[in-house]
Amino acid sequence: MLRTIVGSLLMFALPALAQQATAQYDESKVPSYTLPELLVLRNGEAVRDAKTWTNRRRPEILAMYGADVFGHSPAAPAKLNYEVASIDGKALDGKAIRKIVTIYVGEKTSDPKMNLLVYLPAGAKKPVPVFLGLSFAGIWTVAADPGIPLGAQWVRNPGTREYENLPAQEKARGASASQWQVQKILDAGYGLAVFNYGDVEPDFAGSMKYGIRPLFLKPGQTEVAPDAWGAIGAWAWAASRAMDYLEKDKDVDSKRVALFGHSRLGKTALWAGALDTRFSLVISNESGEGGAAISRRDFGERTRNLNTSFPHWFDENFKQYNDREDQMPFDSHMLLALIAPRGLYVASAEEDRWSDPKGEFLGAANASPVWALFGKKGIGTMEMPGLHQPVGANVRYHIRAGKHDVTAYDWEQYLQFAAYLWK
Ligand code: GTR
Repeated sequence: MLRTIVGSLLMFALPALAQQATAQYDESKVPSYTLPELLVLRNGEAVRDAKTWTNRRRPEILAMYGADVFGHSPAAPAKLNYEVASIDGKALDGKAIRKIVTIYVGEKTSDPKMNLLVYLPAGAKKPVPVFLGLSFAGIWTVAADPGIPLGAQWVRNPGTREYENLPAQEKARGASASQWQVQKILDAGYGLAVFNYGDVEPDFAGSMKYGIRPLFLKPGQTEVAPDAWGAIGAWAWAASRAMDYLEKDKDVDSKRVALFGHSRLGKTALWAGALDTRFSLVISNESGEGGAAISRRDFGERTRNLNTSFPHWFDENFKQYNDREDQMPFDSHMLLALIAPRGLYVASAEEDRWSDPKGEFLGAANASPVWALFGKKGIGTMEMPGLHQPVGANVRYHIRAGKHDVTAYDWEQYLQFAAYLWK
């Protein structure tokens, strides 16, 4: 389904498809590599306890990712500007309460704003934990629910090849429902909140002017600095604004909010979860290169592919690592470790070789020693599990059969993980 939506948005330019076809996929040809030390400070001192990790090593890694990968993001606004546009206590055949919340980024009504769709189980007796997800398409694609107002969606005009923000069609309702599994989430006693990343910044090179980043440029400045946020940074920042809202919603247990993202939005969820420790658990569904996968592994997508096909995702400084992954003073195990000691779920799909499933597993496995510093069990193995055999405690991993997607199987595992962490 995602491929359909993404495909219809024509996000996959043909050169990107060619790159996927010609990538290195032979495990026996992956050269050996040495990961940068996770538990050694830049001055060479070993990190032996949770305090040194939290106060010294974690800030070092966060600073590296801010400077050289995702770019630094601005602080949160002093006051969240939002409006609960509607509440329906009898949504989804009476099974859910549906709220539509408008979150304003700027002060002018013409500034970008995002619409947050919130479903909560009807009849809950106390505040409920919530999964917050970033969506590739409008919130009306999450469920075939006529109560969600249709909005506009960025699409590429095949004639002019220009992107246009066009009104959504009725038939788009519920188009990505299989990726959200609303019923399963509600049945487990949790809520689901979703916003469309395109509300924050549309996803194509040169789209910055349509998103939130220009609002933070200094007078006279037209480009972001080489170490300032790219589009992923902007989407991640918006996830924190959605969290700001969830903290204000009395029906939500904001100490138990899981952040979920798939693919590029999985990369986004990891960065948002690294920056914002209010997220109690972070789910990276097939986030691949620039996300959970070890960059040093020459398998599937590489840094140059990311920076060529999607020059707007990361910061300018990240481009220095094209074909120079071995020079990175970081790798994905360090990004994933920034989630500790909270819950981390990394998931792969067998046919999604472009995302390098084994590299995603190794990212999670090599991050796990940080959980041990907190006396918590991480993934518990260095051996990649077989299909449909989730492994781990506070860090979990699974690989399922099938393609790059989000499925009911994936959600079943996330719900079980949440039940384990939030018991
Ligand atoms: C691919 C990209 C990946 C992944 C994916 C997606 O084309 O190369 O890094 O993010 O898109 O977001 O679906």
